[in-house]
Amino acid sequence: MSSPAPTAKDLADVYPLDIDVQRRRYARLARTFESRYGAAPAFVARAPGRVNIIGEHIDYCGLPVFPMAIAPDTLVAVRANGTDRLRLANVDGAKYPARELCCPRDIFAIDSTVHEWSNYFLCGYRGLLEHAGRNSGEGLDVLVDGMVPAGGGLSSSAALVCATLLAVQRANGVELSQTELATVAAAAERYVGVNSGGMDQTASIMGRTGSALFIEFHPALVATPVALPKTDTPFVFIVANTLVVADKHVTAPVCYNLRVVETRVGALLLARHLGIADRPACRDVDPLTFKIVMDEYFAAQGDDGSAAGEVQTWIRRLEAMLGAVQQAFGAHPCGYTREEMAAALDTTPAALSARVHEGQFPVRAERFKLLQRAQHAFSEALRVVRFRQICEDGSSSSSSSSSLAALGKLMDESQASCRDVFECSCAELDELCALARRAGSLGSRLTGAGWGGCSAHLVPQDKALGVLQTLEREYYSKRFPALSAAQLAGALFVTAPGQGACIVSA
Ligand code: NG1
Ligand code: MG
Repeated sequence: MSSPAPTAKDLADVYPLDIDVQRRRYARLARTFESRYGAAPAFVARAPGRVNIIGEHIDYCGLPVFPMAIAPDTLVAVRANGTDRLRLANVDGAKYPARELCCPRDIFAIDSTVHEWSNYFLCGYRGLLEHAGRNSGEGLDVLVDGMVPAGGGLSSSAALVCATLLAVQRANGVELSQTELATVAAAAERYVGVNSGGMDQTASIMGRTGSALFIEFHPALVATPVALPKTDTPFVFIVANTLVVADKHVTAPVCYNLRVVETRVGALLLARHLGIADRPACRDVDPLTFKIVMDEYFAAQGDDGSAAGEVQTWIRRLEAMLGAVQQAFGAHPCGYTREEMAAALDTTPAALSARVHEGQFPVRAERFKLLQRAQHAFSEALRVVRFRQICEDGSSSSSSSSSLAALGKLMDESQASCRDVFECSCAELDELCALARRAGSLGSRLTGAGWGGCSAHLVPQDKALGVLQTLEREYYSKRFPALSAAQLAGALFVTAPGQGACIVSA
C-alpha cells in the first residue's frame, strides 16, 4: 500500500527549522551571550552547511562540483572586548568546552595534531589576518551555536570557518568579496591538517535559495547558480546520516589526504604521459591538478574549446582524458608503490613526497591506486556536467519524469564509482542507499568525504514519506534503538537549496 503524499508542511516539519524555532534559537543565543559576557553581542554571523548533490572528491582536482547550501547552519555571535583575549564558548558546552585564547599568539600557533573545536575559529581568524596583511586583530567575546551535525559530511567545519571569517572581518572593519571569502575560508581550513578542496566553503558562502551551484575552480573560482528543474513529478532531497562519525582529522593519512596525494601524483604522471610536463603551467604550478593537465593538453594543441558549446567541450575533453588515463595507468591496475611512482617521474620518493606536500599532510599506503582515482575523477566530472545540463534543460520548460530518472541515475552511478573505484563509501552508506532506492528513491549516494557521514537521496515527493519511514524502521530503529526523536530529526530530514552566509544583525 502506498503512503499518502505529504504536504509541504509535513515535509518542512521533518527538520525543525520553522521560523518560531529559529526565533527562539536566536533569542537564546543573545540571552546566553549576555549572561556570559555581561553585554549583548554586536552582531551574529551565520553560515550554512551543504549537501553535495554530485561531484565527490573532485574539488581538489580542480574539476567542477554541484552542491547546494542547506538550512542547518552555524551562528557566531560576537562582541569586541577591547583586550587581547579571544573568549570562545559554544552553546553545547559539554561537547565543546569554552576556551580562552590569546590574539594574535594562538591564531598563528594552531596545533593541527589535536582535534579541537576552537581550531576552526582560529583558522577563520588566521585566514582574515593573512589576507588583510595584518599581524593582529581585535580581542573578541564569542558564542557559537551550530546545528550542522559534526563529522556528518554536511560541512559543519566549513560552516564554522565561514561564519567565523564573516564575523572577524566585520569585527575588524575589513570587507572581502564573496569570492575572496570563499577562497580565504578554503585555504584557512587546511590549517587543521586536512588538505581539502574549496567546495564546502564556496557553497556555504555563495548558496542561493532554490538553486544548486555549479562550482568551477580553475582557471578561477566561479559559482554559477543552477535552478533545479521543474518536473511533472515534484521531488525533494532527503539526507540520511549513517551516524558513523567519519573523523577526517584522524583518518586523513589513510583516507582523505591519501586520496589527494593519489590524484596529485596522478596529475604529474598524466602530464608526462601526454607529453606536456614541461609546459610552464605544468612544471611550475603547485598543486598540479587533473583540471590543469586537461586544459594544458588542449591548449598545447591550439584548441581553446570555442568551436563547440560549453557542455560539448566539457564532455569531449573529459572523455579524451578518460582514454588517456587508461593508456597512462592501465598497466597498473593494482596500484604503484612509492618507488614505482618516483621512478616513473624520474625522481626520488623523497622529492616526490615533498612535491605533493607530504610534509604538511603526511599519508600512509603500500600502493597508490592512480588508475582508479583518475577514472573516478574524470568520470565524476562528466556526471556533474551532465547533471547540470539536465537541470538547465528542465528549468526552461516543464520536463518529464524521464529527466528526473536521468538525474537519479547519475547519482546512483556516482555512488557506484565512489564505492568501487574511489573507495570512499562504507557498509552503512551502501545500506542506506539500497534501502532508500527500494522505497522509491531515484538516486542515492554518499555526500561529503564519505567513509561514514551522510547520504543524499533524490525522491519524488509522493515517495518521500515512504523513504523516511523505511529508513527509520530498517536502519535507525535496528542500529540505534535508543535514538531520541530529536536525534532522529537531526539525522534524517528533507532538505532544499538554502541561502548562503550572511551577517544577521548589526
Ligand atoms: P566534508 O567531509 O563534507 O567536510 C570534504 C572536503 C571537500 C570535498 C569533499 C568530498 C573538507 C573541509 N571538505 O567534505 O572539500 O573534497 O570532502 O567531495 O575537508
Ligand atoms: Mg568538513
